[in-house]
Amino acid sequence: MSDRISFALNATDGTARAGVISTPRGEIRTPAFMPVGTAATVKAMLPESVAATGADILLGNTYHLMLRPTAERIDRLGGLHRFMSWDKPILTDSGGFQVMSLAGLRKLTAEGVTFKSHIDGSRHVLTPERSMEVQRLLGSDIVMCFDECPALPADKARIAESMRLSMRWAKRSRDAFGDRPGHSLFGIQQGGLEPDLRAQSAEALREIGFDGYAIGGLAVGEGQEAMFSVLDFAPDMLPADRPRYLMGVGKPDDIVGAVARGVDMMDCVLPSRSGRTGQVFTRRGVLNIKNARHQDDPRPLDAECGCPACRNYSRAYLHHVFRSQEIISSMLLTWHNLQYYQDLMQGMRVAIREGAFAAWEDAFHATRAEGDI
Ligand code: PRF
Ligand code: ZN
Repeated sequence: MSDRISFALNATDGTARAGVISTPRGEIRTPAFMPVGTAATVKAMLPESVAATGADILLGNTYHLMLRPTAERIDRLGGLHRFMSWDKPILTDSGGFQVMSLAGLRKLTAEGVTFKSHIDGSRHVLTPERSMEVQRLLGSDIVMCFDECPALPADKARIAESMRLSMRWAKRSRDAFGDRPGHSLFGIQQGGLEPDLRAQSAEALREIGFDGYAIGGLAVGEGQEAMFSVLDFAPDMLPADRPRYLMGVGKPDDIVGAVARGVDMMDCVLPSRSGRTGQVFTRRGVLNIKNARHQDDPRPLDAECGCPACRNYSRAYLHHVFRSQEIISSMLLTWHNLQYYQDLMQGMRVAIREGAFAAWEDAFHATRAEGDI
Protein backbone atom coordinates (compact mmCIF):
# COMPACT_ATOMS: atom_id res chain seq x y z
CA MET A 1 0.00 0.00 0.00
CA SER A 2 1.24 3.48 -0.87
CA ASP A 3 1.88 6.00 1.90
CA ARG A 4 0.01 8.66 -0.05
CA ILE A 5 -3.70 9.12 -0.27
CA SER A 6 -5.17 8.70 -3.74
CA PHE A 7 -8.64 8.77 -5.27
CA ALA A 8 -9.63 6.49 -8.15
CA LEU A 9 -12.92 7.33 -9.83
CA ASN A 10 -14.05 3.94 -11.13
CA ALA A 11 -17.48 4.67 -12.59
CA THR A 12 -19.86 7.52 -13.28
CA ASP A 13 -23.56 7.31 -14.07
CA GLY A 14 -25.01 10.68 -14.96
CA THR A 15 -23.49 12.94 -12.28
CA ALA A 16 -23.27 10.10 -9.71
CA ARG A 17 -19.77 8.72 -9.06
CA ALA A 18 -18.29 5.54 -7.58
CA GLY A 19 -14.64 5.18 -6.63
CA VAL A 20 -12.09 4.31 -3.98
CA ILE A 21 -9.96 6.52 -1.73
CA SER A 22 -6.77 4.61 -0.84
CA THR A 23 -5.01 5.44 2.42
CA PRO A 24 -2.27 3.68 4.40
CA ARG A 25 -5.01 2.62 6.84
CA GLY A 26 -7.22 1.07 4.20
CA GLU A 27 -9.57 1.78 1.33
CA ILE A 28 -12.67 3.93 1.50
CA ARG A 29 -15.30 2.89 -1.02
CA THR A 30 -17.26 5.86 -2.35
CA PRO A 31 -19.97 7.03 -2.17
CA ALA A 32 -19.08 6.62 1.53
CA PHE A 33 -21.10 7.25 4.67
CA MET A 34 -19.01 8.06 7.75
CA PRO A 35 -20.56 7.21 11.13
CA VAL A 36 -19.89 9.89 13.74
CA GLY A 37 -17.62 9.02 16.67
CA THR A 38 -17.56 12.42 18.33
CA ALA A 39 -16.09 11.53 21.73
CA ALA A 40 -13.80 8.70 20.52
CA THR A 41 -16.73 6.29 20.36
CA VAL A 42 -19.66 5.67 18.05
CA LYS A 43 -22.13 5.68 20.91
CA ALA A 44 -23.50 2.23 21.87
CA MET A 45 -21.25 0.41 19.35
CA LEU A 46 -17.99 -1.53 19.60
CA PRO A 47 -15.59 -0.46 16.83
CA GLU A 48 -15.61 -3.99 15.39
CA SER A 49 -19.41 -3.80 15.17
CA VAL A 50 -19.16 -0.49 13.30
CA ALA A 51 -16.73 -2.15 10.89
CA ALA A 52 -19.10 -5.13 10.54
CA THR A 53 -21.81 -2.80 9.19
CA GLY A 54 -19.45 -1.99 6.30
CA ALA A 55 -18.10 1.39 7.44
CA ASP A 56 -14.65 2.11 5.99
CA ILE A 57 -14.06 5.38 7.87
CA LEU A 58 -15.27 7.23 10.98
CA LEU A 59 -15.60 10.91 11.76
CA GLY A 60 -14.09 12.38 14.93
CA ASN A 61 -14.32 15.89 16.37
CA THR A 62 -11.53 18.34 17.19
CA TYR A 63 -13.83 20.39 19.41
CA HIS A 64 -14.91 17.60 21.76
CA LEU A 65 -11.58 15.79 21.95
CA MET A 66 -9.49 18.93 22.58
CA LEU A 67 -11.71 19.67 25.59
CA ARG A 68 -11.89 16.09 26.87
CA PRO A 69 -9.63 14.10 27.18
CA THR A 70 -7.42 16.65 25.28
CA ALA A 71 -5.43 16.07 22.10
CA GLU A 72 -2.15 16.01 24.03
CA ARG A 73 -3.36 13.13 26.20
CA ILE A 74 -4.58 11.16 23.17
CA ASP A 75 -1.21 11.75 21.51
CA ARG A 76 0.65 10.46 24.59
CA LEU A 77 -1.55 7.35 24.50
CA GLY A 78 -0.60 6.60 20.91
CA GLY A 79 -3.15 8.58 18.90
CA LEU A 80 -6.91 8.38 18.37
CA HIS A 81 -6.91 5.10 16.38
CA ARG A 82 -5.18 3.23 19.19
CA PHE A 83 -7.05 5.09 21.95
CA MET A 84 -10.46 4.05 20.59
CA SER A 85 -9.32 0.78 18.98
CA TRP A 86 -10.30 1.65 15.41
CA ASP A 87 -7.52 0.98 12.89
CA LYS A 88 -9.27 2.10 9.73
CA PRO A 89 -9.23 5.70 8.47
CA ILE A 90 -10.52 8.59 10.59
CA LEU A 91 -11.59 11.99 9.29
CA THR A 92 -11.69 14.79 11.85
CA ASP A 93 -13.76 17.93 11.64
CA SER A 94 -11.86 21.09 12.47
CA GLY A 95 -13.91 22.48 15.35
CA GLY A 96 -15.27 25.80 14.12
CA PHE A 97 -18.70 24.45 13.28
CA GLN A 98 -19.02 22.71 16.66
CA VAL A 99 -17.86 25.84 18.54
CA MET A 100 -20.68 27.77 16.92
CA SER A 101 -23.33 25.17 17.73
CA LEU A 102 -22.18 23.91 21.17
CA ALA A 103 -19.83 26.25 23.00
CA GLY A 104 -20.89 28.87 25.51
CA LEU A 105 -19.87 32.52 25.17
CA ARG A 106 -17.76 32.87 21.99
CA LYS A 107 -15.89 35.62 20.23
CA LEU A 108 -14.98 35.50 16.55
CA THR A 109 -12.03 37.51 15.23
CA ALA A 110 -9.90 37.37 12.09
CA GLU A 111 -7.41 35.37 14.14
CA GLY A 112 -9.84 32.62 15.23
CA VAL A 113 -12.49 31.85 17.84
CA THR A 114 -12.35 32.20 21.62
CA PHE A 115 -14.99 30.21 23.46
CA LYS A 116 -16.09 28.66 26.71
CA SER A 117 -16.27 24.89 27.01
CA HIS A 118 -19.83 23.46 27.16
CA ILE A 119 -18.42 20.91 29.65
CA ASP A 120 -16.85 23.06 32.41
CA GLY A 121 -16.97 26.67 31.20
CA SER A 122 -13.16 26.85 30.76
CA ARG A 123 -11.82 29.29 28.16
CA HIS A 124 -10.20 28.03 24.91
CA VAL A 125 -8.92 29.36 21.62
CA LEU A 126 -9.19 27.74 18.20
CA THR A 127 -7.33 29.13 15.21
CA PRO A 128 -6.50 27.47 11.90
CA GLU A 129 -3.01 26.73 13.29
CA ARG A 130 -4.30 25.25 16.57
CA SER A 131 -6.93 23.17 14.74
CA MET A 132 -4.20 21.69 12.49
CA GLU A 133 -2.10 20.93 15.57
CA VAL A 134 -4.98 19.22 17.39
CA GLN A 135 -5.85 17.12 14.33
CA ARG A 136 -2.16 16.15 13.96
CA LEU A 137 -1.97 15.11 17.63
CA LEU A 138 -5.10 13.00 17.16
CA GLY A 139 -3.46 11.27 14.19
CA SER A 140 -6.34 12.02 11.86
CA ASP A 141 -6.01 10.59 8.33
CA ILE A 142 -8.21 13.22 6.70
CA VAL A 143 -7.89 16.65 8.28
CA MET A 144 -10.47 19.37 7.64
CA CYS A 145 -9.64 23.06 7.20
CA PHE A 146 -10.71 25.43 9.95
CA ASP A 147 -13.76 27.33 8.67
CA GLU A 148 -16.79 29.30 9.75
CA CYS A 149 -20.31 28.24 8.84
CA PRO A 150 -23.08 30.83 9.17
CA ALA A 151 -26.58 29.64 10.07
CA LEU A 152 -29.14 30.17 7.30
CA PRO A 153 -31.05 32.31 6.54
CA ALA A 154 -28.48 35.11 6.66
CA ASP A 155 -28.08 38.14 4.43
CA LYS A 156 -25.73 37.94 1.49
CA ALA A 157 -23.20 40.45 2.84
CA ARG A 158 -22.83 38.39 6.02
CA ILE A 159 -22.42 35.15 4.03
CA ALA A 160 -19.86 36.78 1.69
CA GLU A 161 -17.82 38.13 4.61
CA SER A 162 -17.89 34.76 6.37
CA MET A 163 -16.89 32.92 3.18
CA ARG A 164 -13.91 35.25 2.67
CA LEU A 165 -12.82 34.68 6.25
CA SER A 166 -13.08 30.91 5.72
CA MET A 167 -10.94 31.18 2.58
CA ARG A 168 -8.23 33.10 4.49
CA TRP A 169 -8.41 30.42 7.15
CA ALA A 170 -8.17 27.74 4.43
CA LYS A 171 -4.85 29.22 3.30
CA ARG A 172 -3.58 29.38 6.89
CA SER A 173 -4.76 25.78 7.42
CA ARG A 174 -2.84 24.67 4.29
CA ASP A 175 0.34 26.45 5.44
CA ALA A 176 0.11 25.07 8.99
CA PHE A 177 -0.68 21.51 7.81
CA GLY A 178 2.48 21.39 5.67
CA ASP A 179 3.42 18.19 3.89
CA ARG A 180 2.46 15.04 5.79
CA PRO A 181 2.75 11.87 3.70
CA GLY A 182 -0.13 9.49 4.34
CA HIS A 183 -2.36 12.28 5.68
CA SER A 184 -4.55 14.56 3.64
CA LEU A 185 -6.13 17.96 4.02
CA PHE A 186 -9.56 18.86 2.66
CA GLY A 187 -10.72 22.40 1.87
CA ILE A 188 -14.30 23.46 2.68
CA GLN A 189 -16.42 25.47 0.26
CA GLN A 190 -18.76 28.03 1.82
CA GLY A 191 -21.04 30.68 0.29
CA GLY A 192 -24.55 29.79 1.45
CA LEU A 193 -27.10 29.43 -1.33
CA GLU A 194 -25.42 32.00 -3.62
CA PRO A 195 -23.95 30.63 -6.87
CA ASP A 196 -21.46 33.52 -7.27
CA LEU A 197 -20.15 33.15 -3.69
CA ARG A 198 -19.90 29.36 -4.09
CA ALA A 199 -17.92 29.93 -7.32
CA GLN A 200 -15.54 32.40 -5.63
CA SER A 201 -15.04 30.00 -2.73
CA ALA A 202 -14.31 27.06 -5.05
CA GLU A 203 -11.86 29.19 -7.02
CA ALA A 204 -10.01 30.24 -3.85
CA LEU A 205 -9.76 26.61 -2.69
CA ARG A 206 -8.57 25.29 -6.07
CA GLU A 207 -5.91 27.97 -6.13
CA ILE A 208 -4.59 26.84 -2.71
CA GLY A 209 -4.88 23.17 -3.68
CA PHE A 210 -6.29 20.39 -1.49
CA ASP A 211 -6.44 16.58 -1.48
CA GLY A 212 -10.24 16.72 -1.35
CA TYR A 213 -12.98 19.31 -1.23
CA ALA A 214 -15.93 19.56 1.13
CA ILE A 215 -19.19 21.38 0.60
CA GLY A 216 -19.90 23.12 3.90
CA GLY A 217 -22.60 25.52 4.95
CA LEU A 218 -25.53 23.31 3.91
CA ALA A 219 -28.06 21.41 6.03
CA VAL A 220 -28.11 24.41 8.37
CA GLY A 221 -31.81 25.18 8.20
CA GLU A 222 -32.37 25.88 4.48
CA GLY A 223 -34.45 22.74 3.74
CA GLN A 224 -33.92 19.93 1.24
CA GLU A 225 -35.14 21.78 -1.83
CA ALA A 226 -32.72 24.68 -1.29
CA MET A 227 -29.89 22.29 -0.45
CA PHE A 228 -30.48 20.29 -3.66
CA SER A 229 -30.61 23.52 -5.68
CA VAL A 230 -27.06 24.30 -4.45
CA LEU A 231 -25.95 20.71 -5.08
CA ASP A 232 -27.16 21.13 -8.67
CA PHE A 233 -24.16 23.43 -9.29
CA ALA A 234 -21.69 23.30 -6.36
CA PRO A 235 -20.03 19.88 -6.89
CA ASP A 236 -19.21 20.79 -10.49
CA MET A 237 -17.21 23.80 -9.26
CA LEU A 238 -14.81 21.44 -7.43
CA PRO A 239 -12.07 19.36 -9.12
CA ALA A 240 -13.57 16.21 -10.67
CA ASP A 241 -10.51 14.10 -9.80
CA ARG A 242 -10.75 14.69 -6.03
CA PRO A 243 -13.25 13.40 -3.46
CA ARG A 244 -16.19 15.70 -2.69
CA TYR A 245 -17.56 15.60 0.84
CA LEU A 246 -20.94 17.01 1.88
CA MET A 247 -20.64 17.82 5.57
CA GLY A 248 -23.31 16.83 8.10
CA VAL A 249 -25.86 15.21 5.75
CA GLY A 250 -28.31 13.66 6.28
CA LYS A 251 -31.58 11.72 6.08
CA PRO A 252 -31.59 8.76 3.65
CA ASP A 253 -33.33 10.75 0.89
CA ASP A 254 -30.86 13.66 1.38
CA ILE A 255 -27.99 11.22 0.92
CA VAL A 256 -29.47 9.66 -2.20
CA GLY A 257 -30.12 13.11 -3.71
CA ALA A 258 -26.57 14.23 -2.87
CA VAL A 259 -25.00 11.15 -4.46
CA ALA A 260 -27.16 11.69 -7.55
CA ARG A 261 -25.62 15.18 -7.78
CA GLY A 262 -21.99 14.06 -7.57
CA VAL A 263 -21.15 13.87 -3.84
CA ASP A 264 -18.69 11.12 -2.76
CA MET A 265 -18.65 11.31 1.06
CA MET A 266 -21.07 12.24 3.83
CA ASP A 267 -21.39 12.05 7.61
CA CYS A 268 -24.29 12.48 9.99
CA VAL A 269 -25.20 11.70 13.60
CA LEU A 270 -28.74 10.81 12.50
CA PRO A 271 -28.48 6.97 12.32
CA SER A 272 -26.60 6.68 15.62
CA ARG A 273 -28.51 9.39 17.51
CA SER A 274 -31.87 8.07 16.26
CA GLY A 275 -30.91 4.62 17.48
CA ARG A 276 -30.99 6.03 20.99
CA THR A 277 -34.32 7.85 20.59
CA GLY A 278 -36.17 4.91 19.01
CA GLN A 279 -36.30 6.22 15.43
CA VAL A 280 -35.59 3.39 12.98
CA PHE A 281 -34.72 3.64 9.28
CA THR A 282 -35.99 0.80 7.10
CA ARG A 283 -36.29 0.09 3.39
CA ARG A 284 -39.99 0.95 3.71
CA GLY A 285 -39.49 4.21 5.58
CA VAL A 286 -39.10 5.42 9.16
CA LEU A 287 -40.76 3.93 12.22
CA ASN A 288 -40.61 4.72 15.91
CA ILE A 289 -40.16 1.63 18.06
CA LYS A 290 -41.66 3.29 21.13
CA ASN A 291 -45.09 3.33 19.43
CA ALA A 292 -47.56 0.91 21.10
CA ARG A 293 -48.46 -0.62 17.74
CA HIS A 294 -45.19 -2.61 17.86
CA GLN A 295 -45.82 -4.29 21.22
CA ASP A 296 -47.23 -7.54 19.83
CA ASP A 297 -45.44 -7.50 16.47
CA PRO A 298 -43.31 -10.63 15.90
CA ARG A 299 -41.74 -9.26 12.68
CA PRO A 300 -38.18 -7.91 12.41
CA LEU A 301 -37.59 -4.18 11.88
CA ASP A 302 -36.66 -4.78 8.25
CA ALA A 303 -37.05 -8.24 6.68
CA GLU A 304 -34.21 -7.56 4.22
CA CYS A 305 -31.67 -6.42 6.82
CA GLY A 306 -28.92 -8.78 8.03
CA CYS A 307 -28.02 -6.93 11.26
CA PRO A 308 -28.30 -8.65 14.68
CA ALA A 309 -31.39 -6.61 15.62
CA CYS A 310 -33.21 -7.91 12.53
CA ARG A 311 -31.81 -11.46 12.53
CA ASN A 312 -32.47 -12.23 16.20
CA TYR A 313 -35.22 -9.99 17.56
CA SER A 314 -38.84 -9.03 16.96
CA ARG A 315 -40.25 -5.51 16.92
CA ALA A 316 -42.11 -6.56 20.09
CA TYR A 317 -38.82 -7.28 21.88
CA LEU A 318 -37.19 -4.09 20.64
CA HIS A 319 -40.27 -2.14 21.75
CA HIS A 320 -40.05 -3.77 25.18
CA VAL A 321 -36.34 -3.05 25.75
CA PHE A 322 -36.76 0.51 24.49
CA ARG A 323 -39.68 1.15 26.88
CA SER A 324 -37.71 -0.47 29.72
CA GLN A 325 -34.73 1.75 28.94
CA GLU A 326 -32.46 -1.27 28.64
CA ILE A 327 -28.99 -0.52 27.29
CA ILE A 328 -29.35 -3.23 24.64
CA SER A 329 -32.06 -1.11 23.01
CA SER A 330 -29.55 1.60 22.04
CA MET A 331 -27.06 -1.04 20.95
CA LEU A 332 -29.44 -2.92 18.67
CA LEU A 333 -31.21 0.10 17.17
CA THR A 334 -27.92 1.91 16.50
CA TRP A 335 -26.47 -1.19 14.85
CA HIS A 336 -29.57 -1.53 12.68
CA ASN A 337 -29.58 2.14 11.61
CA LEU A 338 -25.87 2.10 10.78
CA GLN A 339 -26.37 -1.16 8.85
CA TYR A 340 -29.23 0.43 6.93
CA TYR A 341 -27.07 3.45 5.98
CA GLN A 342 -24.15 1.26 4.88
CA ASP A 343 -26.48 -1.01 2.85
CA LEU A 344 -27.87 2.13 1.22
CA MET A 345 -24.35 3.23 0.20
CA GLN A 346 -23.46 -0.25 -1.06
CA GLY A 347 -26.67 -0.33 -3.13
CA MET A 348 -25.75 3.00 -4.72
CA ARG A 349 -22.14 1.95 -5.38
CA VAL A 350 -23.32 -1.18 -7.20
CA ALA A 351 -26.02 0.70 -9.15
CA ILE A 352 -23.54 3.37 -10.30
CA ARG A 353 -21.05 0.73 -11.45
CA GLU A 354 -23.84 -1.05 -13.34
CA GLY A 355 -25.04 2.18 -14.95
CA ALA A 356 -28.42 1.66 -13.27
CA PHE A 357 -28.49 4.52 -10.77
CA ALA A 358 -31.67 6.19 -12.09
CA ALA A 359 -33.61 2.91 -11.83
CA TRP A 360 -32.14 2.27 -8.37
CA GLU A 361 -33.23 5.75 -7.27
CA ASP A 362 -36.79 5.18 -8.57
CA ALA A 363 -36.99 1.87 -6.69
CA PHE A 364 -35.64 3.53 -3.51
CA HIS A 365 -38.41 6.13 -3.54
CA ALA A 366 -41.13 3.68 -4.64
CA THR A 367 -40.36 1.17 -1.87
CA ARG A 368 -40.49 3.89 0.77
CA ALA A 369 -43.81 5.18 -0.54
CA GLU A 370 -45.51 1.79 -0.26
CA GLY A 371 -46.92 2.66 3.11
CA ASP A 372 -47.28 0.02 5.82
CA ILE A 373 -43.87 -0.36 7.33
N1 PRF B 1 -18.08 23.18 8.28
C1 PRF B 1 -17.47 22.28 9.11
N2 PRF B 1 -18.12 21.23 9.64
C2 PRF B 1 -19.42 21.07 9.33
C3 PRF B 1 -20.10 21.95 8.48
C4 PRF B 1 -19.41 23.06 7.91
O1 PRF B 1 -19.92 23.87 7.14
C5 PRF B 1 -21.43 21.47 8.42
C6 PRF B 1 -22.55 22.05 7.66
N3 PRF B 1 -23.59 21.13 7.43
C7 PRF B 1 -21.49 20.31 9.22
N4 PRF B 1 -20.27 20.10 9.76
N5 PRF B 1 -16.17 22.45 9.40
ZN1 ZN C 1 -31.43 -4.47 10.85
